[in-house]
Amino acid sequence: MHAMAPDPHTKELAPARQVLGACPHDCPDTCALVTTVRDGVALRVQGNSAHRPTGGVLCNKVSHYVERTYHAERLLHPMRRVGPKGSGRFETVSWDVALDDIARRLGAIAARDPQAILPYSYCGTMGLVQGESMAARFFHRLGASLLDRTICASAGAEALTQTLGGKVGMKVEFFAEAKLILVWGSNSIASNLHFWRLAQEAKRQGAKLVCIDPRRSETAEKCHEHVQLLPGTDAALALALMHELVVNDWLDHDYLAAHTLGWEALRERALRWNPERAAAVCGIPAQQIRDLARDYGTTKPAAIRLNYGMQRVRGGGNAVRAVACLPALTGAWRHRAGGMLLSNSGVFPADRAYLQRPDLLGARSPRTLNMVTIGDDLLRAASPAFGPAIEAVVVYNSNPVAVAPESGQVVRGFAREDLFTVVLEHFRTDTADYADYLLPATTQLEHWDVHGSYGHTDVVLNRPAIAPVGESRTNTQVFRDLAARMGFDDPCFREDDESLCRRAFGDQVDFGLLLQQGFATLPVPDAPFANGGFPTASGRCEFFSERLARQGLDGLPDHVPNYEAAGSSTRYPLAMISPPARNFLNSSFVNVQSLRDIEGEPLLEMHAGDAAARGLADAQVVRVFNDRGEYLCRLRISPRARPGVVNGLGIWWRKLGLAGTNVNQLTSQRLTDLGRAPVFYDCLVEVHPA
Ligand SMILES: Nc1nc2c(c(=O)[nH]1)N[C@H]1C(S)=C(S)[C@@H](COP(=O)(O)OP(=O)(O)OC[C@H]3O[C@@H](n4cnc5c(=O)[nH]c(N)nc54)[C@H](O)[C@@H]3O)O[C@H]1N2
Ligand SMILES: Nc1nc2c(c(=O)[nH]1)N[C@H]1C(S)=C(S)[C@@H](COP(=O)(O)OP(=O)(O)OC[C@H]3O[C@@H](n4cnc5c(=O)[nH]c(N)nc54)[C@H](O)[C@@H]3O)O[C@H]1N2
Ligand code: SF4
Ligand SMILES: [Mo]
Repeated sequence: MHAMAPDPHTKELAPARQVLGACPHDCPDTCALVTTVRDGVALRVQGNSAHRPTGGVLCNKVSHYVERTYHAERLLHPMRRVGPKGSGRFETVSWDVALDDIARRLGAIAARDPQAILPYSYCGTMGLVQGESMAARFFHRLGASLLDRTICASAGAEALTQTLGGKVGMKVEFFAEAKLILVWGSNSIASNLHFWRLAQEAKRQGAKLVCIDPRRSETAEKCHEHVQLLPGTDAALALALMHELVVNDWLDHDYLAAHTLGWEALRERALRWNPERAAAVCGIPAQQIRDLARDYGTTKPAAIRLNYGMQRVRGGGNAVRAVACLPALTGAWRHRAGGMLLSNSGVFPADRAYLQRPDLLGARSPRTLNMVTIGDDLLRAASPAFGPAIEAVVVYNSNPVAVAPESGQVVRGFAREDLFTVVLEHFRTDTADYADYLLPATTQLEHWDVHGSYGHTDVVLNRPAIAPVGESRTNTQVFRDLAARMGFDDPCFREDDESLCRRAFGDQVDFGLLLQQGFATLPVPDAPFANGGFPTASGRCEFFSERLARQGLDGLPDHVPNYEAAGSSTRYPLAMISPPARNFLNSSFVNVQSLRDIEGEPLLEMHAGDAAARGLADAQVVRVFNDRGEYLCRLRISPRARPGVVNGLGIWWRKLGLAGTNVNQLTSQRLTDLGRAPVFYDCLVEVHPA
């Protein structure tokens, strides 16, 4: 049976209505949506033009949301595995059969040790309700292992917290008034489109745009200047910029004295990084660093749009710390169009204690497992240090077999015949293939939710536009149903989704306004640190972090070389980064044909010189490999790649790629210096003809 597709013949039958919503995806833009519905069928999804950050425009991906929702392969019924693990062979069962058996099996494991159960989730939806509300209540009550949700942003988040005091920064709209914008570790056209529109506005008003990225991305191409440094060398560049700010006295001495901590120590460190030293580390001309420093030191207001691309390497935390110091040196924070923005998620007053109820743990304190090392952890035996072996995994809002590093290990883990795996999904993803029970989930068009953002400062509400497709159920309902079967009788397990939305921000946000216009703007100051007031312990921008020093770490930011630095291995001479393909969102949308058609096939971009040295021709299938595995894809000889660095665009579903692997076959499970995050872009490889 197929999902019901929109039927053009119903057009005359009923008037269309419009339902206000929020884009659920892990994207800084958190667009406000308008879904047009007729006779219970969603016809199209558009941007809400009343919402300024959205400006009535959606990216190409979410413009195809209706195609994704009514996709012929949408999961419509609960299913139980019949073939061997990973074969993707299932039979349809009723919800009662599935839920009874899941509750029984989880209950039996929990009776021995609930920590043998691991929830695995990330940001398939960023919604506070379908993300971690009822699910977290359920797992807290159960006493399951806790999950350290580190796979994306925790190195940068930790760095911001140490330096600025929290995930706060410039208001995105004021980038339009900046005179210099550094787009640093961000392919904004692909992953932060609505910021890019503001940068374009600034450009029209005469601003200079500089992109700092190892890849000549779509964004780099459209900036005035491209600093094409080697991956994992951003801290060296930032320190050399500080060096130049000091020696040329492009400093705001009053701001430094009044609002920063550790300036003398940082100054001393920066003076050890002249442009020549940094140029050698970064693989760029020293003059380019001098020119960039002059621009940054002498243009006002100067704004930095830092993004997550730079923190997916060993020294990612230090890199973000170093960059986050820069605006305090020049006093750029004084102007609302100056300073920097990595994330503004810290301004949202979400009541997580209410939504997630960690108090349901009582006196228990289960272990915490890092989602980055799921591959190794699934294969670990019980031990005093680790605790019990993992016996069950419940996956929702994530596709770990495709997105987690070192996927050879992840696959071996999920292939364990003795592992009990439940997956809540829209589609039969790479991870879903390993499920014992595969449960059909609702999409954003079918459920309530409420969203903060990490790129703007508005709360956005999502109302259901259509009834659940097939027998799909919300994540919240599945955990309510399981809680009831396990005898969890706290009233919190009966709270409905609309109530969860209403309570998510307590009385900090006017829910009536959300119902009426779909979004509500938070009252945040235009220039958050114009007069200091950083939310750190000292109230200052902390160049030197006492907290880090007390942990035995470097109190100052420094360049921390990659685990697998470019040029450090003769066997694997190429550094590989794997940023997202523009028409996918992580591994979401890879199965949407119209979008996959644009991306074509999994690609490896390589510089012509590196290709010639290996006798490789454009468009041939190549074998990319290192000690962790091999990955087949098509070679694209391209000026987007710099010498010595290849770009393996992600994140394909393994089964839709060539030979059933994707780029994460090659990435490692090592962790960053701060924040316990993955090092996807710290990876050496070699490339041969397939
Ligand atoms: N179209 C699209 N949009 C997305 C996503 C997607 O998959 N597709 N993913 C979403 C998610 S989950 C996130 S976290 C964000 C990610 O988006 P961003 O925060 O922008 O991060 P990345 O895309 O990882 O990397 C951005 C850029 O950093 C570059 N880069 C790689 N290594 C380095 C380095 O060492 N230094 C510097 N300076 N740059 C480096 C990459 O080449 C890339 O062009 O985007 C979100 N938006
Ligand atoms: N090599 C490499 N690997 C990477 C990255 C990279 O740049 N390079 N990026 C990393 C980053 S930044 C991130 S954030 C992670 C992303 O990793 P994930 O958060 O796992 O993101 P997705 O791959 O989009 O998978 C989300 C899944 O959730 C499902 N989903 C969406 N909404 C719902 C819902 O309401 N209910 C349920 N039950 N399911 C839902 C979708 O169908 C989708 O399959 O990947 C990381 N992996
Ligand atoms: S993915 Fe980002 S740009 Fe696209 S609609 Fe969603 S929030 Fe907007
Ligand atoms: Mo992410």
